[in-house]
Amino acid sequence: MPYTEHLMNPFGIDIDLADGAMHPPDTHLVRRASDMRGYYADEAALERLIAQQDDPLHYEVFEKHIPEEPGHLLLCISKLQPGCVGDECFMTKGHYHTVSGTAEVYLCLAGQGYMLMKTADGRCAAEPMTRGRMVYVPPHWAHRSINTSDEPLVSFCVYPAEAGHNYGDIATEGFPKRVYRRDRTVVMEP
Ligand code: S6P
Ligand code: ZN
Repeated sequence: MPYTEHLMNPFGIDIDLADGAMHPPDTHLVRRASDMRGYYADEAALERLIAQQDDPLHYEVFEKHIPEEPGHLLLCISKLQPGCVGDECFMTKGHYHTVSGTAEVYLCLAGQGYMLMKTADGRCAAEPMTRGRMVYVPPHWAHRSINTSDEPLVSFCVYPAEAGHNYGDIATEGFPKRVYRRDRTVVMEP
């Protein structure tokens, strides 16, 4: 088929670098505290948060519609709220890519935290995230954002369009480290 039969038109989008909003996104994914059951060490603290704060916003992903086909790149804004469950810092669920040999670039636009990464064979790495810092997630590394600051952790992400998201394996395995804030000190354990 000649490429002209499925040619996509170029486009541009505006991104508010201060608050992380994409204008306009095509999809807006919202994760609330109740979506995070099973992810935090202190399950009772998560239930208290859900009950006392009416199931608060946890994180959002703003995306554009781009065909999920080889050759394209998917792009999104990931915005993770500040806070703790007990004393464990708010985090995203984390995932491997379904096509696990696909990488991802995160450019941090606001906030502070970590990109926590692990491989299926047990390697673990944590890269600091702060405004202006790029983190490269190589192929085969599961990845999760963790917010250690008092403001939203906002990142711009780009990855191959065929990557897909595999949440099941990491939900079963877990990450080998957790990040806590105790007396305003950030602690990574074990
Ligand atoms: C997609 C990219 C991010 C995350 C987002 C939410 O490959 O890594 O857009 O989807 O940070 O995290 P999670 O783990 O719930 O997808
Ligand atoms: Zn990803």
